[in-house]
Amino acid sequence: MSSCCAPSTTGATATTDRAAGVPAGARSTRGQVAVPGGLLRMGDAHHEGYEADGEGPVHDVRLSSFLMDATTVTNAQFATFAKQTGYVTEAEEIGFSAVFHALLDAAPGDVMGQATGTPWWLTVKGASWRRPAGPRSSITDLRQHPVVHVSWRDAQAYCRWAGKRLPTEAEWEHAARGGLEGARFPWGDELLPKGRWRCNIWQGTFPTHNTLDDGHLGTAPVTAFVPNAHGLHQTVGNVWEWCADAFSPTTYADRAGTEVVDPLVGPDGSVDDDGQVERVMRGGSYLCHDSYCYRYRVAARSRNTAESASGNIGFRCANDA
Ligand SMILES: [Ca+2]
Ligand SMILES: [Cu+2]
Repeated sequence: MSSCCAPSTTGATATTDRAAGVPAGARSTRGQVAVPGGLLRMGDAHHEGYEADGEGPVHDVRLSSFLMDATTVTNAQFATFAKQTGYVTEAEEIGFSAVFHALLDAAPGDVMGQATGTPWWLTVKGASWRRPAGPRSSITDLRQHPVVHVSWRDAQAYCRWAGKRLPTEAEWEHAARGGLEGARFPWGDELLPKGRWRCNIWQGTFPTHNTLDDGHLGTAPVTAFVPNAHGLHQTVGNVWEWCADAFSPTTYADRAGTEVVDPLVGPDGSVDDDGQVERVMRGGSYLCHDSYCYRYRVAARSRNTAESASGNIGFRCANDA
């Protein structure tokens, strides 16, 4: 179910606490916007979500005010982190990652195989945040695009260095809604207000023909679309965004009827077939399409294991107010 959006990595690295070797940076609020706390109605008010994702019931959570990056972390920002710390991502260490077939820029011999059940995801030797489409690609022209091929653990390491932290799932949804409670998208209920695209998803016939109506086949620059009312760009579409929480499809059902304050689920959550705890991802990506994966709604949830990386997973950071 979750693999339709972003495949899981098989082939774990030796070091699971990737942040431990990274120096902790002084707290920084650079690039962040203030999000007022309060009572949040969280969950899918339209009953459109996938049953297994646990997008309902709508329930109340109370949040303290917090700060959130206006954009996802860019390749330029991640490059500074890697240069200053010598950090090596999990995909770099294991030597491969998942690339969407239409973006591939690699020699035939570099393609190791296809993801089970999702043949449009190719396992590519040498694909990493530095070479997002494969060994022949680079980030030279993608400096203001979101960093991808980063695992949840890689994101934790970056946050530690940056003096920031990952948002909780509740913070992510509250920030992404931009004050529009119960709305389907960060800008309202209509996908195309005045006929204009407000996010980078898939148009056309998935996974072979993209009409490029929104202008982008793969990732778009992080500020390519207008922000929501809180000043956040592209909370839906473009790339999936890691949240701090462990994922559980029963989280919302468990909370219903009680007012939860500053919720964070963890460390126990759902586990995949290999017994690995899964982490929350939010927002959908450039591959989402209503015929295939209706997860570009603001209430949509997905998950992946902490070591997984692919060409459509990135993150943004938060901070206490
Ligand atoms: Ca697109
Ligand atoms: Cu999707």
